[in-house]
Amino acid sequence: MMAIIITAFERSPDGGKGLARDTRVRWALQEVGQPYAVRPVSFPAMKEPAHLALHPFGQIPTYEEGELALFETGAIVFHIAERHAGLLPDNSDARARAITWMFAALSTMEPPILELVTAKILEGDKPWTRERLPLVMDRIRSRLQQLSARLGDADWLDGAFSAGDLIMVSVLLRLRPSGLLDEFPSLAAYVARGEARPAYKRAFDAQLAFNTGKPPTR
Ligand SMILES: N[C@@H](CCC(=O)N[C@@H](CS)C(=O)NCC(=O)O)C(=O)O
Repeated sequence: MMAIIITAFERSPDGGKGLARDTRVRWALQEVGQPYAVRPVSFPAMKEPAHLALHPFGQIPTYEEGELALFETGAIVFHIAERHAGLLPDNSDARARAITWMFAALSTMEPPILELVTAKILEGDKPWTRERLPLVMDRIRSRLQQLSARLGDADWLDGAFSAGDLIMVSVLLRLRPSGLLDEFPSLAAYVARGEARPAYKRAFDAQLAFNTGKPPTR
């Protein structure tokens, strides 16, 4: 097995709250029990040719394993889940459904959530923000409503915990500071279940230690 190297922010802008997307890759690797190394990348270095060769959009995380270099967390987590047991069911229909949830998380849930980040942080000082924010929040609410209806009182989206849940929880937990997640108690509990997984805790602690320079406590 080739050594796995991922990239992460040299210093994450969130200071180690686990919102940078290397956390979901670390989580997937922890779930399947694969060791990995982390190469820190500064913001300027992310836009330099050496990093652009790995990531065409100059972002983190990336994933290297021997000759293989990947970017996009969906593709990275999918690759990890395909190579190692623990994140995708063996049954082919159940597997296809778990993969569907990965796509749903990234292409249906994440875009309006990112819009909120843009509206609040990047465009927070624009004159239209006060009018725009409620619209963005309502678009998210509508997706959360639909997701919570589908989840019902199940623990996970489709049977056992899968890569679909890993990505969905990773996407949803960004909403916590907005208060929107708590409007949907079953989704808040779903996210908390994800965060309670030992593999998530190890991943979170590792990124926290990386960002604060303090060794992990677990
Ligand atoms: N769709 C990409 C998004 C990657 C992304 O937005 N990365 C952020 C960190 S979480 C980043 O590198 N931001 C710095 C930048 O875009 O300059 C993925 O899921 O990997």
